[in-house]
Amino acid sequence: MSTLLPAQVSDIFDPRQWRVVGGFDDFQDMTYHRQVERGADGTVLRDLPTVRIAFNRPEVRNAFRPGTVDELYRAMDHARMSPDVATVLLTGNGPSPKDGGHSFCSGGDQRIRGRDGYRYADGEKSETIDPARAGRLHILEVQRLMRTMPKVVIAVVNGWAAGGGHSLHVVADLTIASRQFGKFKQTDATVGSFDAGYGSALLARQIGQKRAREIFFLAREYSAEDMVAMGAVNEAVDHENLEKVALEYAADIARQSPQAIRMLKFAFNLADDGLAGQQVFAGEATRMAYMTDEAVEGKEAFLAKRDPDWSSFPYYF
Ligand code: S0N
Repeated sequence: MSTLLPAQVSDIFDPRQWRVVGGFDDFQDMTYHRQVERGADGTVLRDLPTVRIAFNRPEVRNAFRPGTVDELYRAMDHARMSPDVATVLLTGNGPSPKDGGHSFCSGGDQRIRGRDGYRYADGEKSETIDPARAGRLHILEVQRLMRTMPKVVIAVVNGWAAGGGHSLHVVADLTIASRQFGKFKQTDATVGSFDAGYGSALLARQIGQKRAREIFFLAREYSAEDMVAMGAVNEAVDHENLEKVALEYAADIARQSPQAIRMLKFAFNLADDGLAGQQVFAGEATRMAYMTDEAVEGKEAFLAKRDPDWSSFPYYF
């Protein structure tokens, strides 16, 4: 087991709590860590069921460019498929080395947005972007993954949550925010953008139509306390304790039944997500049904080329 501690990535990141997740060494814009228990000498004793996925572009308030979104999706999907991960903390690294500003995520990188695909404002084409994949709003794929993954996603808002970053906090299952630096501003309309899906409509379900329209139409700045009062944020926490409290949330989640948590998450989503929500909930119900003797009888009868015998399975409990 490695005794190496991960590099410091943020002012409130405690490296003793984490190890870098292997296989993601090519990441440029995100960091991906797994919570661990360490011995007194720093040796990793065991993995714990929480991961930390963080934007790592603090010099632009953690704005995402296409490559950032690709990395975010990969880390999130890895967490989705890791059977021993219960909770994902989504946060931002920093503060900015340029001016000390704190940020969770400021949404799409405005320098590389445009009708002709992703191109810097001065016309220079980004070297990192495959033209065949330019122009996609694939942050929406991340939103859907966060929404449908059978894990709890907690937005740990350590600074600015603006534009598409605001929408990510809306899509997260829970949000906790820094009392000192957590700031919320929906700038989509200011820059001619609009998240007409979860970012707006789900927000309206969460806090009501009038408040959601205010947030989008006026593009004002709100504190963590303002957002708690509106019901958009679960808790405002002193900045220095933010990740500690996030891990306390995660520890409480890990004490619950995994099956109950995912059925509850999918049930909370179901009405707002329509048939897509029903499909996710029903898929999980079907998976559970496959484990019953009754479903096994149906499968075994087919394989044995006989009629199924349902006589021992009641129509009513
Ligand atoms: C976050 C804000 C309020 C912070 O203000 P502050 O603290 O005064 O810092 P600044 O001096 O403004 O910023 C520091 C440096 O960071 C750069 N920067 C900040 N945000 C971005 C950004 N999003 N893109 C590129 N650069 C950014 C600043 O330029 C500055 O750099 P220097 O030091 O070099 O001058 C404030 O920064 C702010 O308002 N930021 C912009 C927020 C914003 O409008 N974001 C985009 C909103 N839209 C989306 O996110 C849509 C995303 C998306 O993909 C989508 C999803 C669904 C449907 C549609 C879309 C779509 O793309 O259209």
